[in-house]
Amino acid sequence: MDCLFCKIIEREIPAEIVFEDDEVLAFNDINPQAPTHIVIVPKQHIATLNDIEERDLALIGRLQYTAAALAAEKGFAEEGYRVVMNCNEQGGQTVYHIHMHLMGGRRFIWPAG
Ligand code: D5M
Repeated sequence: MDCLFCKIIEREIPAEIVFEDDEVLAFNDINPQAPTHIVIVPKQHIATLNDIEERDLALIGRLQYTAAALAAEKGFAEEGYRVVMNCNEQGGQTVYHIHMHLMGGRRFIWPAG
């Protein structure tokens, strides 16, 4: 499958991996928007948020659980952080394998741009 994140999961493309379990991989974003910017992906290929099915709900929870665990590990859980999932072109999605952005280490504004 011609998917960048599947290739990272399969170790066909290098990445700075910060966490892995049976279902999830997390690695540093190549174009960081914050002092810490981690991309958290399911190992299962799901193209967009619109493609999530009921059987995937625990997996989506695992992405969020991983984000919170990494925020604690990186030391910014208490001061705060941001998680973002972009969907399709207008939502800013560029890689069509769902992923959660975990960003921390600076103040974020709202509404997001
Ligand atoms: O986010 C896609 C994100 O994926 C974007 O922040 C850059 C990141 N990216 C792209 N290629 C790589 C590689 N090779 N390593 C690490 N991170 C990468 P989106 O929400 O789809 O715009």
